[in-house]
Amino acid sequence: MQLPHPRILIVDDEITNIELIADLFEADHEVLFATTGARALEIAATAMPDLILLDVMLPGMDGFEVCARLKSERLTVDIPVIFVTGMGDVVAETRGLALGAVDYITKPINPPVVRVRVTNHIELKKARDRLTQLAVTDGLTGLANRRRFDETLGLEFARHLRSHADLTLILLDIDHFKLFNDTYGHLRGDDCLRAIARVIERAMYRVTDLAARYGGEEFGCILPETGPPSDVIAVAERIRQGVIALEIPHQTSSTAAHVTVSLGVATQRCTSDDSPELLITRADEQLYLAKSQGRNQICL
Ligand code: GH3
Ligand code: MG
Ligand code: MG
Ligand code: MG
Repeated sequence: MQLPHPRILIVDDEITNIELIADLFEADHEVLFATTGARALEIAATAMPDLILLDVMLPGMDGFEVCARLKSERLTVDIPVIFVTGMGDVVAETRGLALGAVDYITKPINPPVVRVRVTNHIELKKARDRLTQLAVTDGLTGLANRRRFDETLGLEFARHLRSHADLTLILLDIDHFKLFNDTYGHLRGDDCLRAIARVIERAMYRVTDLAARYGGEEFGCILPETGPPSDVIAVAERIRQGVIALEIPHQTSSTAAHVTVSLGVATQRCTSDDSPELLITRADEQLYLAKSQGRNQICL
């Protein structure tokens, strides 16, 4: 499979400058361009380029302002910016770099040098992205890890307070999983965790839903803007049934002949006096109830 070409955005009010730089990259990059700062911000937020080459002297909003705005938005903050400008003085260069640009190149440009600098910064960006991804991913299951879960719950909780749309948390725990490990070994236990992770992923339909490995054999699902309780139960039920359908044998379980899960659901109207932990506490209470009532069930 061929990887997509890196996408770069060239911002300059002079077409000849754009052409000069575009010539260097067109063969193996996707090149976008803008002649004003406002247009550059639009393209940056929608096309998400891998790198931006930014002129300073632009009509209206100048390059420094464009850079400052890019760095103040969550969506665009991580896009590397390289200034390409005729302003070669130390004050301007210091200002550009202090605004968060990764590099500062003065015109007239030296084409091969520009090309190598851009390539290096794109490689660095990719390496950073991979690390960021690793830092929020659970190594065993590939789901979000606890760090990402906590972050997302915090953000969604804040959104819930603003919008008053329902926010649902599902906590899931595998039934008699210690006995499963004791009977079949930890490697089979790990296979079981991975299989259940796939079931959970498939059960959630919206891009804004998040499935995470919450703890050892516990998973958490964050479902923002949930509809009526029947919708929430439908998601939980798809997971419960999906795990049963895996038909993973579990001889030592007193609940069923196969692996099953218990689920606790919390859909809570919270106020600013509350915290995200309230949802976790509620879901945990329901999970405990599901366990005590015989497992392989959903409580909410
Ligand atoms: P219950 O039905 O009440 O939840 O019983 P349980 O045995 O599932 O609960 P308990 O909390 O006693 O045991 C959880 C087990 O999960 C213990 C531990 O060996 C297992 N576990 C936790 N993390 C992992 C993991 O990464 N891999 C494997 N294979 N097992 C794990
Ligand atoms: Mg200019
Ligand atoms: Mg547990
Ligand atoms: Mg368990």
